[in-house]
Amino acid sequence: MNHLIPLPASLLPTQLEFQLGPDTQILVAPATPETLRVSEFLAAALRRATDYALPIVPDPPAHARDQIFLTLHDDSTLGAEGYELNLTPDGVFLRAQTPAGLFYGIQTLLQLGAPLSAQEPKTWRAATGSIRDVPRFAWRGAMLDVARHFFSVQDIKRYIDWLAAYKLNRLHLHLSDDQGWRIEIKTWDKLATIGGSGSVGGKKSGYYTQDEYRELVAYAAERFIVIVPEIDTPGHTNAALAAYPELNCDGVARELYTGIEVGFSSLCLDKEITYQFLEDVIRELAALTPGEFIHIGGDEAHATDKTAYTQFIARVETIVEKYGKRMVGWEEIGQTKISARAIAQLWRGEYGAQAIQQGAQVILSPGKHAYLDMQYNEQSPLGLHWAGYVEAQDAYAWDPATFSADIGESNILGVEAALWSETLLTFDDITFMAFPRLTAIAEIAWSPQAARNWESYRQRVAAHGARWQALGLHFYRSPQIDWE
Ligand code: TNX
Repeated sequence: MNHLIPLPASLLPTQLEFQLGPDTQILVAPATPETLRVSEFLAAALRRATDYALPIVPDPPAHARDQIFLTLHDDSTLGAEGYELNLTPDGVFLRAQTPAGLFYGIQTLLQLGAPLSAQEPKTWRAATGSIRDVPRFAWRGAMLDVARHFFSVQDIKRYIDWLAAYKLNRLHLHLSDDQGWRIEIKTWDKLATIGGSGSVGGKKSGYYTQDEYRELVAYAAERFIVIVPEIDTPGHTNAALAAYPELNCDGVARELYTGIEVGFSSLCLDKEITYQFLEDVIRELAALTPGEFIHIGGDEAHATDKTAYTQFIARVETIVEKYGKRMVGWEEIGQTKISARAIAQLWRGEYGAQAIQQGAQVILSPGKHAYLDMQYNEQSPLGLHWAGYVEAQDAYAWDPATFSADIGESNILGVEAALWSETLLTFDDITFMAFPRLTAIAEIAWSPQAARNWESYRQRVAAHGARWQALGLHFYRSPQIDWE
């Protein structure tokens, strides 16, 4: 019970053991399409581990022994994502108010399980005890930059699997930047066909068709993860400016950009066609997005006039709201007039207070803690270091509530680990940068501050390293951790 990540809100081990057997069933009540689906998720994982049949029994008549029971019941203290998990030698009892709560309880249960011995790899046992668990923050995010280098649908699904295992619930996809445009837009098809053909160094370009994107949204939703699409504006737009000459103030298309400088491009804010373009893009994105959020970028608009920038963000928020979504933007939007529904994402920590004064909430992604693209140290083969080197302890040992004097717990919607991809080409590159830092941010986002500390995380993550290794996950063997 002592290696869970994220640490549960409360945990009481009872020192006994539950064992899965060939006759174990998964009982579920009430049986609804969603509770059956999460039961199937659990069954599939346990079948892979054991070869037992593990049938799912909807709405079982009476309590039997040696079973796993999943039930929905009213307990408002568990909220929309909490769960209660009791393991006894006679059975596993998982209760939540919502299917999401059951899903998180299942992630905990799967972390608890291990084979009886190395000689019997297809057995499954877990230590007994009781857990009551609710998340600290509603927004537990990971951002992936698919614009600097493109990553396949398969890669994103694999990343989503890991996010779900650590109870993250937002995947923010950075879908456009100077180097590439990665989402098909039917009304402006050259964004993808021309803008999507670029990338850093000209390697790993491409784009998602709308069908592929829908497939990702559905895959994430089955794991209670909301995809937050970002179209970065008005800067970071060279790929769009290369696709459509009319979006440039001088009417001349830009060349595709393969470098990694930032802050040189801008949409032409005096042209009406710019707003038609934005409205078409936001309308199509909103139609692909069941989640409440559209991220409009807004960062590093160094090539945009300041006053024009202010008016632009206000106009973009109107468009986002027209399509029924809430605007998320990088913290620079705090300098402009935004609504209380807007969300500012901090990365440097300069404009958070201005966003909060307007009633908006913030997401914390401070570069020196939550930027997974920062090098671990001077020798790191991948990554940048403009925010410093970010070792495992730097990612873990900070508290969102004391990050800035201007930002209190209630102002914080959540935390997000950002992974920019200027230097990343493969899925192994992604996971090398993410682990063991993504798991640190996941714990900050979920676990109560009072319960967590670096020494404990350091020990627990070592046990996860053994699993990562067994599963072939490429990760950083931080010297700060005594890997098993
Ligand atoms: C800053 S963070 C950027 C990105 C870069 C990143 C590299 C932010 C909002 N903008 O354009 O990729 O640094 O770490």
